[in-house]
Amino acid sequence: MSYILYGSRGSGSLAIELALSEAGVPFRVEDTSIEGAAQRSEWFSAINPQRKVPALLTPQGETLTESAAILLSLDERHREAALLPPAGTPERAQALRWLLFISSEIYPLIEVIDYPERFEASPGTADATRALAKAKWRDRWLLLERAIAGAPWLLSGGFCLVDLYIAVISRWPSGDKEYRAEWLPTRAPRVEALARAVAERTACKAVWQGHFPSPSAQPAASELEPPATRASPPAAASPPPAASPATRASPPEGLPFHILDVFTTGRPMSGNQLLVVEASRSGEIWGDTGRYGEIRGDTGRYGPVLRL
Ligand SMILES: N[C@@H](CCC(=O)N[C@@H](CS)C(=O)NCC(=O)O)C(=O)O
Repeated sequence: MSYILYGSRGSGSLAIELALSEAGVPFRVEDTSIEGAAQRSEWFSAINPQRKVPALLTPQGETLTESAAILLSLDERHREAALLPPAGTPERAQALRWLLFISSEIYPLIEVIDYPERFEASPGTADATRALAKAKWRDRWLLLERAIAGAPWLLSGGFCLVDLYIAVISRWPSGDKEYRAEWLPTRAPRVEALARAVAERTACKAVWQGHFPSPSAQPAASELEPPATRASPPAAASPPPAASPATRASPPEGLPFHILDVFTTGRPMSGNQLLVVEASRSGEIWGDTGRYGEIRGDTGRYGPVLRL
């Protein structure tokens, strides 16, 4: 029996994938592509009702969510791997301090940066909301920069799993080229060096390259676009996957409809296997159109309201 990790390329699930690799335990990754909105699909909502990755299914059949909790659980379950310093030590206290700082103060900002429309106080304020979140993002990385005590690692005693968390999350936000190419290396050079050191670790190297294939732990240009700003449709439409969801009743003819959301369907998925869902303007959901591979504009704004 092995772990099953529900994750998406370059996302927070990569920190879990790296921790599993460091622990040397068997696992497989179930692609839950954010780019294809798989985290909002019906099948994944049953695994994590919050509809976010990562989620981890243990060999005992227990579902874990929340990246920090998953990392802590992996440390408890595989003490022989020494992913964190032993309980009760000052080093562990510092590791927990910064693990929780990242999960509560830094990680949540990425939702605001990638999906600012979810936090709009009034229509048209999304750009200002995103700009504020980006500024907070940078401020908080500067705090973490000062906490790095054992360069390249966070702790003076050497590597621990918080380094994996720092490395992965420091690679975001995905749409801001200047952040990663200039700001981070110059303003937070220890964070940058830590991320590069993680990318070179024996247990991490192949996994890291699978997510960030370009040299020097930097993502390729194609990875630099956040999901919320991907407005244009994929070039080629794919045929529907074998396991399509239950067909729903068609709406009465002549009623006005608009595209409400797109969903990936079936498993395994790829980014261009998309199911178009329509709803009446009153918000009533009629169901899928049976068309695949078509995105009309930026549907992110409507995503969270629909669950099939
Ligand atoms: N508090 C959660 C946050 C998870 C999270 O925000 N995941 C992102 C990917 S890194 C996600 O699934 N985003 C998709 C969405 O918000 O729709 C954790 O630490 O695991």
